[in-house]
This record gives sequence, structure tokens and C-alpha cells, in this order.
Amino acid sequence: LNAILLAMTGMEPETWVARLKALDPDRDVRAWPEVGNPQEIAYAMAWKPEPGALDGLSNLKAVFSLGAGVDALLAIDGLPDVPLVRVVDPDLTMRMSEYVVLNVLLHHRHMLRALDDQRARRWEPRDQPAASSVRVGILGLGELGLDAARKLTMMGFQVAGWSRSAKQRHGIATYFGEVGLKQMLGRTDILVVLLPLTPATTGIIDTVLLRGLARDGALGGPVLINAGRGGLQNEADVLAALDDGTLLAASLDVFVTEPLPESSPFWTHPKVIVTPHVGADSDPEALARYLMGQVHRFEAGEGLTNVVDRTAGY
Ligand code: NDP
Ligand code: OXD
Repeated sequence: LNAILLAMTGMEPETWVARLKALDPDRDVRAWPEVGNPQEIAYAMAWKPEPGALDGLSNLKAVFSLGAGVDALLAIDGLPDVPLVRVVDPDLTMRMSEYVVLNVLLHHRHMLRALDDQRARRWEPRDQPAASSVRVGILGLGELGLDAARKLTMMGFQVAGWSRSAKQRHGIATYFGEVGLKQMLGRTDILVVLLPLTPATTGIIDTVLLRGLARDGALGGPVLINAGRGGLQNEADVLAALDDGTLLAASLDVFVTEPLPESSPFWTHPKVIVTPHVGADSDPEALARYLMGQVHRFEAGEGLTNVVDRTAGY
């Protein structure tokens, strides 16, 4: 009565089964649709499961998301009413901070222009502002936002972060709420978005927000980096902002529709860097350790950590 059911699309369940079994060889680990007797399933581990994959698991004790974001799981009609646990793991956090630092540096160093120059065989050194004169603002100062903020601070950038609740973090200017958002945008040259997708954050990156970014910065215009969720951005507004100069450039890892449709103007936009939702991969080895750790502690009576607040949506 303590079996695990893996229910995922877009990832290979075999690797996850093998990793989980390696950590707990006696555990019965099944991959959907091979559910067997549904009453024997105590834990579901899921990423974009097929419709109905989590139905009828009458002895389920918890659902574990195989990713950090739980918007897709929360959108499931009839998601079992048991604790929903998300991923918080140093491996995933490190990967996301790599993405953020890479893209901040890339725009800070005007690499899009440098590549254009290279292709045109143009040797044209230009002034390079110091990191200490560039202001980064991070929307979402949670597990991922905070780690990226610390690493960017170490590199010398002026870093600020915005969250739902008030926070104090050494070396980082913190803001919260509507008024705080406006204030932070006004001092932001590079905007990094690491928010969860919730009813409160859907479409938050729109024309009004983008026009609120600083226009007096050292880079010659503000930059958007979104690795949170595509649904956070109004894509028509982002495109318009790129085209009318409200934005200097953008790095987008997430999109309203994924995979990004072939017809999307983002693919070929000269000011945009597109990556296919790889900001932070869910590594089966690291995350299996995290998940089995949660199961073992739960079975030892220690409870679950990183349980999602279903009302807040993250
Ligand atoms: P956390 O839950 O740790 O942090 C979320 C942050 O967003 C918190 O600081 C929270 O505020 C803030 N927040 C939430 N709602 C609001 C709001 N309405 N107004 C202001 N601030 C708000 O999440 P993680 O840092 O672990 O992950 C963030 C997101 O990154 C995930 O939800 C997922 O969508 C995305 N992600 C993307 C990946 C990729 O490959 N592109 C990989 C992994 C995650 P407070 O601190 O006050 O609660
Ligand atoms: C995500 C993840 O939430 O991959 O996107 O963890």
C-alpha cells in the first residue's frame, strides 16, 4: 500500500523509475498507464499527466510535482485533494541561476550586437558599462529569484527583488505589493521574471509594466528576461515593446504556447533570444533523491515540506 505512480508527458518515465528504485529497491514504482491496483498507490509523481491519470487513486497520500512550477497540476480538474508538493532542490536552483546569470551578462555585454558585428566583419569596440552601474530587478524573490539575486549581487550588479510579502535580504533592495512594483520597475534596467503563474500574476508583463521600466540606464534601454511562465507575459505587448523601442531586447525561455509555434515572430526577432523552457531542467538523479527523501521522511512521521498553498496558487 505504499506504491509510487509516475504520470508524466514530455519526459521518459523509465529513467525516473530506475532512479527511484535505485534509492529504494523494495519500493513498488509504476509508470502510468501501468497503474495496476489503484488502491495500492500512495504517492503520485507527476508532470503534465494525461487527463484522468490521477483519477481513482483512493489511498493517495500526496502528489509530488516533478517541477518547481505547479500551475499545470493545479489546473487539472479533480486534482486529488491531498497535499501537493513542489520541487525545491539545489540542483534545479543552480541550473536556473546559470540561466539568469548567462542572460543578464549577455545583455549587459550587448552580445546580440557583438554577434551582428562579427557576422558583418565589423571591428567596432564600444563603451562597456560596469556591472555596478546596471540595475537588475527580479520579479519573484522565492527559491529561484533569491539565489539568482545573490549571484548577481556577487558579480557587482545593483539587485532588487519584488515579492508578495515584505522581505529583508542582505545586499538586495526589496519591494512588495503594487506600490513596490512601480518603485522597483522605475529603477530596473534588466527585468528578470521568476514568478509562479497564478490568477494574480497572469499577464502581469504587459505594456504598462514594460513602460514603467527605467529609461535612463547604462544599457541604452531596458531588457526583459522571462524564465517564469509564458502566461505571465502578454506576448503581443512584449512584441510591440520590442518594436517601438520600449524594450532594448529580451530573453524568453517560456511562452504562452509551448512548444513555441513555428509561426511565432519571436523565433526570428533580431532582439530576442528564444530557449525552449530549459531554464532549469528537472534532473532525474537529483530530483529522485529529493522525492525519495520526502517520502522517507513522511513515512517516518516527519511530514512533508514545500507543500503548495492551493489558495495562493504556488
Ligand atoms: P517560489 O514559490 O519559491 O517563489 C515565488 C516568488 O514569487 C515568491 O517570492 C513570491 O512571493 C512571489 N510571488 C508569487 N505571487 C506573487 C504576487 N502576486 N505578487 C508578487 N510576488 C509574488 O517559487 P520558485 O522560486 O521555486 O519558482 C518560481 C517559478 O519559476 C515557478 O513557479 C515556475 O513557474 C518557474 N520555473 C521555471 C523553470 C524553467 O525551466 N523555465 C524551472 C523551474 C521553475 P512571497 O515570497 O511573498 O511568497
Ligand atoms: C518548471 C520546472 O517548473 O521545470 O518549469 O521545474
